[in-house]
Amino acid sequence: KKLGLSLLTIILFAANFAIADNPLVRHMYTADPTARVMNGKLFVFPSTDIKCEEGKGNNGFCMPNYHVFSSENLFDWTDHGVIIDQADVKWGVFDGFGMWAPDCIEKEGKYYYYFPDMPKDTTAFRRIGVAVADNPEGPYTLENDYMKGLDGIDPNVFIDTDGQAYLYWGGGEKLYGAKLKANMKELASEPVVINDLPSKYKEGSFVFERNGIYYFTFPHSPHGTEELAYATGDNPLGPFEYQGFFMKRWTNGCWTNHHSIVEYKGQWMVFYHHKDISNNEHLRSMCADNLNFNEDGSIQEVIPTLR
Ligand code: FUB
Repeated sequence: KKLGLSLLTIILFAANFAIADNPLVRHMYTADPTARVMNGKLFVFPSTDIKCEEGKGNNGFCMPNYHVFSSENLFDWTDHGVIIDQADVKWGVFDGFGMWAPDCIEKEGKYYYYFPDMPKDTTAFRRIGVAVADNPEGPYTLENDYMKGLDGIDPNVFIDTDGQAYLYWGGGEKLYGAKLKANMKELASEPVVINDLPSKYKEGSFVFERNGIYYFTFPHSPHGTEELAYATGDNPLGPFEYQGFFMKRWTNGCWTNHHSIVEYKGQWMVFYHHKDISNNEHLRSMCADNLNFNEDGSIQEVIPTLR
């Protein structure tokens, strides 16, 4: 009987904590993972880190393209290959290595992929492009030009229960949001600064809704490296009330973190990145862990499972 109970404890423990084998893939470096449930499967849209050639990229990052991955059990991942390469982007610098954090979302059977790239016209550090596909794994058809009316990094899209889509972006003291038109390719409203967030560097917005609460989550660096923090509100564009961090900052030299939050098979999860297998903060690897909520909707601290 005792052995049965111990086995049950082990199984429950494993079900709760060992949700993935971190880092998720090891044949390449992947960062900034956006996880989405599409066609009943888990898809992850990360960026790609490679070793920088002298003088290439920005801030030590060399990011040439995007792959997409899928899994049904979080342990076996299929790499569907490159869906967009920097050389394919007509408006982008073909060897800029500036393809930072992307996002992808499904609307009415189409898959809209948003990505930053270094514009050829040098009007901004990054502009945001869109590509559309009939399947999450592609092929994606790129728009000929970048989105108008905004510039910056880290696009994130949220679709509300009434079907209205919102785009969020930015890195710095301010993060921005705006409504998207039904075509998902143009802004439908003037960008607004997301209000009532704490000061200091922020980026990587990720918005989701749960039980009527809108969660505006973001990597934040009040003390140096980035912690994952959040604010809550009752409107997708805020105002939001800051709630604190839910994943502590790295203390071993990885400056960035970048995440997404998704519910899959009844369990909420956070996808994030770390320098796990390279020990180089510019060669990151995507990871995942369970994310749990308290009764009042607050997010419990996630202790990352690293190698
Ligand atoms: O991956 C390049 C940049 O680092 C991303 O755009 C940021 O969110 C940070 O992860």
